[in-house]
Amino acid sequence: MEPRTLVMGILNVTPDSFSDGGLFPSAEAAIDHGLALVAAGADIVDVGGESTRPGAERVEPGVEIERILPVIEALADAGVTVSVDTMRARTARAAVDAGARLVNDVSGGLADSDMARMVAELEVDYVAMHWRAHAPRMDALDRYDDVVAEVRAELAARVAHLADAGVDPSRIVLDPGLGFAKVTDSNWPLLARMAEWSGGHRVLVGASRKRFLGAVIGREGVDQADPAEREHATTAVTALAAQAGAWAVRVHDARAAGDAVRVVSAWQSAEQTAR
Ligand code: PMM
Repeated sequence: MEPRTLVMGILNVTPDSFSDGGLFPSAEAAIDHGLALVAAGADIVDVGGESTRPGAERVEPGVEIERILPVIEALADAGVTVSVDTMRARTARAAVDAGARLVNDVSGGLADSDMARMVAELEVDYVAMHWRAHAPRMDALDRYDDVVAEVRAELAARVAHLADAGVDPSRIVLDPGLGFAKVTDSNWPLLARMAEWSGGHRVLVGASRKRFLGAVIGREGVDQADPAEREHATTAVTALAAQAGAWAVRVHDARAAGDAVRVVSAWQSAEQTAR
């Protein structure tokens, strides 16, 4: 039986992330939320100390490390599989030393020229997301003639760069970077045609509560700008991504996603038994 799609729960220890920013004023509150994500069905908790939402300002490396380290340490000590959401090699190193087992880099190694070498040295799994520029500039770079072909080529270039630096290709997970330098309509072909850009790598899908979902669920009386209103649409994407073979989904609501991936797994097992 195929292993089921994993659930990566989002834990942003930031004052300004678009959906959960500012929710955790102390390390204790963040640790409690990480444990709650696991209790709700998360297989991995993704800890980030820097918001990447459109328009976000960068934080100092020392501040980023200070925000996330006690949280990573406590969760790893409690037996949780932790990933670190960072674009910085130094932060990745500190996080892995504190117990993180996976580095999730939204820039795919583009933001820090030391990242590829560091990941090779750390020998951990590495998520390379499709990315074109830091938050203040990314909306100016959201045009594509053929989004699937361009994302495929740009991700393949990241994989080649990582492999040159000594990263084992089997450690590389690819992510289409939904909402990052993408207009609403660019996100759907990337979801629907995963096999065309993934090059056989494991795929992580990060659709949770993003703006492009709000655009398709037009309902009267619903505030399209409220990220929590996009939760059911997120769960639908989770189920479809799992059905399409995604390795993991990165979500705010671990219970909803955990239920969805288990439903897909049961459905697929029944299909296999019938054959
Ligand atoms: N999206 C955000 C942050 N980190 N990491 C990966 N791999 N993929 C994503 O799509 C992604 C990410 C932005 O969302 P958040 O502010 O809710 O964390």
